[in-house]
Amino acid sequence: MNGFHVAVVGATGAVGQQMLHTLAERNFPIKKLTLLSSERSAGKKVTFQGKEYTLEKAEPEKFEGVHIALFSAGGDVSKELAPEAAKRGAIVVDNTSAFRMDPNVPLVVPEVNEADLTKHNGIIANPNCSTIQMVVALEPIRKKYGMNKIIVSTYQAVSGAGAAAIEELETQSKAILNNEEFSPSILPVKGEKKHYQIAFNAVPQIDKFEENGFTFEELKMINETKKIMNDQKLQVAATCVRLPVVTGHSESVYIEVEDENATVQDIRALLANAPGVVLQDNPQEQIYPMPANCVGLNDVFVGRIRQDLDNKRGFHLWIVSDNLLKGAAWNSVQIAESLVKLGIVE
Ligand code: NAP
Ligand code: 3JN
Repeated sequence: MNGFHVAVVGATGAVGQQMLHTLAERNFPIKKLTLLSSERSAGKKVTFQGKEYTLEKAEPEKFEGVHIALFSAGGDVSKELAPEAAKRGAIVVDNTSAFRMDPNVPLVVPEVNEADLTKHNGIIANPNCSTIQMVVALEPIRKKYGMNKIIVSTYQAVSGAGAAAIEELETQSKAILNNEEFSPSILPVKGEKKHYQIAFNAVPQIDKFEENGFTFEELKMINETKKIMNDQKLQVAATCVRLPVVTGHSESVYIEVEDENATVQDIRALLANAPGVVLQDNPQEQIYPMPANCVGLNDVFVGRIRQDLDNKRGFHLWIVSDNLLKGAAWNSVQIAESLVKLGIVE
């Protein structure tokens, strides 16, 4: 075979566009490409590797003959169509939260648990963007020193909330600078009762609130981290905040390791050699990761590593990554590459 039939569901979206960019950049072996969207975009043209493709409405029969289907069109679309695609023999890599906590669905970050791909039943879940960058950076530390506790605060870019949220930040910023009126309509959550200013602001709500006071984004980070690291005893707490940054999620992370011999120097050395991680940690030279420097890059950047002043086993880290790449499109295409490498997709 000289390639695979790949379908991209949600090809016009913020994530879908990056999926196409990543498939092209990685020169993924594609024999046939099917681009799917809602009825709104069906019929529109998209260029991929110099060839023009027509978007089609996503429906079950479009998955006939598809080997790999990359889904990023929201949870409802995945719930309806991912099983239809799998029924027709496709392996689905789903970017939504629809199946992430299903015990029959592997939740995979290749640097951490690539082997879980072999347990798939037609659907593989791509974790939440904030979870992915955190576990890529923490897994090498956990593997060597053990880990009891993770406390994370996120500083998330608006592109995580889709193309409409990027536009809202841009138009709102211009309106404020020009002293014009504006009316927030997307953030913090599309369809919520209230919307707040995001330009020149920080909003401590990502996704809807749950009964326990955490938001769904925070619960995704907590539950997904335990599943990917295969440790239900790991204590995880998260606070997720939206910032007026277009791309690149940042995270301030506190960890408590089990081994009291861990040092900052050891952790730096571990991360300098960890897959998918770039260490940027030199306070004397003011070297640390920032979202503006990570846009368009597939890696996870780590810096500001410090030992806690009161707890010998406590460490603080600053973790930054392009949320649309490692957080979504690149992790999905990386899963597709692993499926080919491991001979799981034929
Ligand atoms: P977006 O920019 O709003 O794009 C939404 C995409 O979904 C568009 O291509 C849209 O097509 C398509 N779509 C909407 N309704 C559809 C339907 N009924 N059938 C088929 N396609 C439909 O959103 P985004 O930021 O790309 O995110 C899309 C989804 O990806 C999110 O809802 C989320 O579940 C997931 N996501 C995951 C992560 C992560 O952390 N891993 C991060 C961001 C997003 P039209 O052009 O036709 O409207
Ligand atoms: O807001 C962010 O920065 C990440 C958002 C991800 C997202 C947005 C809408 C729906 C998700 C996700 O992947 O967790 C979902 C979803 O629940 O599918």
